[in-house]
Amino acid sequence: MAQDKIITVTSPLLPDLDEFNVMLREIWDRKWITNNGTMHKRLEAALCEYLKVPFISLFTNGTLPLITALQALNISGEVITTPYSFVATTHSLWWNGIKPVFVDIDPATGGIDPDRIESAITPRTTAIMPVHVYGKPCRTREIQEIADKYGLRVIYDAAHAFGIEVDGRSILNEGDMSTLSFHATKVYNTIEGGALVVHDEKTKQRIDYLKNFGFAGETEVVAPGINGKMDEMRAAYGLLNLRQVDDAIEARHQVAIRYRQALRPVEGITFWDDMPGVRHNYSYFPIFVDAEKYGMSRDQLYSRLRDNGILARRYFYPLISNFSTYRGLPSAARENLPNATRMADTVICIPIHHELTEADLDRILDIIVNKR
Ligand code: T4K
Repeated sequence: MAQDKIITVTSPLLPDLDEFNVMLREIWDRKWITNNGTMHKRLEAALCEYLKVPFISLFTNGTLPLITALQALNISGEVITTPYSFVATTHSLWWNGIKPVFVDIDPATGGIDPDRIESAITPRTTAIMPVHVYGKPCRTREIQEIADKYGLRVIYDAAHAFGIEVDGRSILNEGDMSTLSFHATKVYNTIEGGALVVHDEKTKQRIDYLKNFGFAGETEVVAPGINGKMDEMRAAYGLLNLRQVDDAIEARHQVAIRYRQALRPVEGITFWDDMPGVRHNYSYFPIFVDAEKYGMSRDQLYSRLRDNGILARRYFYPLISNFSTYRGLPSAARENLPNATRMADTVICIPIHHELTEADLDRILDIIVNKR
């Protein structure tokens, strides 16, 4: 029965299996299955073109590029970041022995509030790590102005920002570096995967060394690197998915249009509209529940959806600053993070992906609009 079908928050974009098999046959024939192979090089070139960026280095997931970017830029001491993200953002700092300093978010974008950054800067601050959360562009110009004024680096966690452009320019060109995640749950996936976007060839070379243990040639190690290389199978999968990602984004766009139309009149439910001049990727569709006006709390609505087979998610609740590792930091105090706390306490990401049917959307909306 259709009512019994589980609807998940997302569904992975999968390449055509026959086409994938053709690519696999090529790899099998070559017997070169990882370490900067043909598919890897082809995917890097194809992504540079698609994303309108000069240099990209592929990784095996979206967390290692964060860790590697911090290493490459010799970041230490304290880094200013947002608590409203996936834990990997802050974990990457912790893994580098860096102290995270949480700054509250701008409720208009969900990203770090540039107006609050300066007061968090200390003599130990070396960088800012903002997140384009849900693919919504941060206030990059203001962030860069502060970074320039204090001589800080900017590393964007752009895990959600695949294909995001502002006035025709890729958001990935902002800051010193940007990282991407190609995890199965992302708009564009390579099963597991990720990338680091950099602006010059020399830095790209250094990143390529760092993701291969630091090897520059057979016998020389230039730095203590890590193993972060993407293999040939996943690069081939990524090449095929790149051909269909625009259709998937358009299908998601249509879902967003339908949601906005149906939810706009619902008192107590708010959401974001598209930003002017921005090419969005509709990777997530967060809604915010005002319990008083809606007559039901966020968690009640979340449970009601689950009870009806709709697996919405509370991305990003709890705040990273509330996890035990980070809770003790002075910047993790609730009073320091009122906007982030409110957003984390009211958000639900409702399902959005390329395979949702009209009937699926009717089911989801019936529960939210009619409170069934
Ligand atoms: N920075 C940011 C801002 C991030 O959001 C992330 C990751 C990272 C950095 C790190 O990038 P990676 O190292 O992960 O590449 C997911 C993802 O694992 C994670 O990649 C993502 N962000 C985070 C926001 O969400 P879960 O634990 O919520 O995923 P899971 O397994 O519960 O899947 C959610 C739904 O997706 C399932 O209910 C059904 C669907 N699904 C999932 C998988 C894995 C499928 O249909 N097929 C699948 O294979 O973390």
